[in-house]
Amino acid sequence: MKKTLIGAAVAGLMVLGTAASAFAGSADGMKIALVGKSAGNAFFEIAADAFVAAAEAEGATVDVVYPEAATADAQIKVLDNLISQAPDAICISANDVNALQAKLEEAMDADIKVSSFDSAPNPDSRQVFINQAGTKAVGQALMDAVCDLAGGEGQWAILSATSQAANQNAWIAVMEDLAASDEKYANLEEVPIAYGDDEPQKSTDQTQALLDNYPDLKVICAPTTVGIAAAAKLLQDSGSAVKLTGLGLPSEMKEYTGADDAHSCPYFFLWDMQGLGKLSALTTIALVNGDITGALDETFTAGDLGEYTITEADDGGTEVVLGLPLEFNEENIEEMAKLY
Ligand code: RAM
Repeated sequence: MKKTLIGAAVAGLMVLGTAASAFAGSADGMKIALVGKSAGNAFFEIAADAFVAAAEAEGATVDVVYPEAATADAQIKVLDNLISQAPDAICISANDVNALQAKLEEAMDADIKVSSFDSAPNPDSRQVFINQAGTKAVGQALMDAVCDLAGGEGQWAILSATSQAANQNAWIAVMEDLAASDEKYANLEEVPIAYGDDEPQKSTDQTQALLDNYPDLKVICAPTTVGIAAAAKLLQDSGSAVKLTGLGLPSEMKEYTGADDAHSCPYFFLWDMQGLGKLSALTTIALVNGDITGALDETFTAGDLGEYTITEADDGGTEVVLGLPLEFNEENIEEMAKLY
């Protein structure tokens, strides 16, 4: 009798447990659009592959769309087209914080759920942001790396993506706040930011311009996978003594990563790319299913990634944070390069 009661209680708990979670078939027939910042960037291709795999496993179909350029205008064209197709949800990495607001509001008014991954449009433009790693944690890791590689003093530069990029600008703001407020960075001097627009050639040219304009430069920090790969190649091929850190894909940084003078990048950071794609898919599905609305303190189960709580983002909106930034160095680069 006792056994039966316990069995029934466990069965009851299991039913409750699955009610608010993404499980196989939880998205049967669901149509989701995934919008990246630009085409031809391996970062978005890797994230999209993981997103599509996770969404399809739940029964959804995913349309992966890239704008013609890494601009808000190009994304607005993409959104116009998507809204006319009325998908259940749009998950977007924003090329601008504010410029997409009217279009994303139009989508939400048309009962399309809007989530964001990687690069967040402002809080009014989304229901929830899937943040790959806490914005402050990323900014802190980058600032500490700059300070370490510069030996605590001297000139350093940021090689960013586009000047409007929401995520790069958020990380840079954290770095610059730290540099201005914490005594340990007082002897570091930041030169004006260079923008490579997440284009390999422009990123290479901008790196060369930094070397030409600032002969005393000690460190470049590129918080973009496109920028860091371009800078890594130029610095290493030219035998420059300038050291590099930032955010990169291990697969693109393998030959440039090492602690000795033969390598341009001693260490850099990113996050779990497959986890980002999967969590973005399962959070978006949870929104469509009404398991969450994107409000503060809601919880949900993202398949085998476990339980997540929706928290307040730095911009005052809400977010789900995947985890911590990960460091890549000569110890783990070979292994990690096999993953992404
Ligand atoms: C580039 C993109 C992306 C960013 C990474 C680190 O691929 O700008 O948005 O998250 O770098």
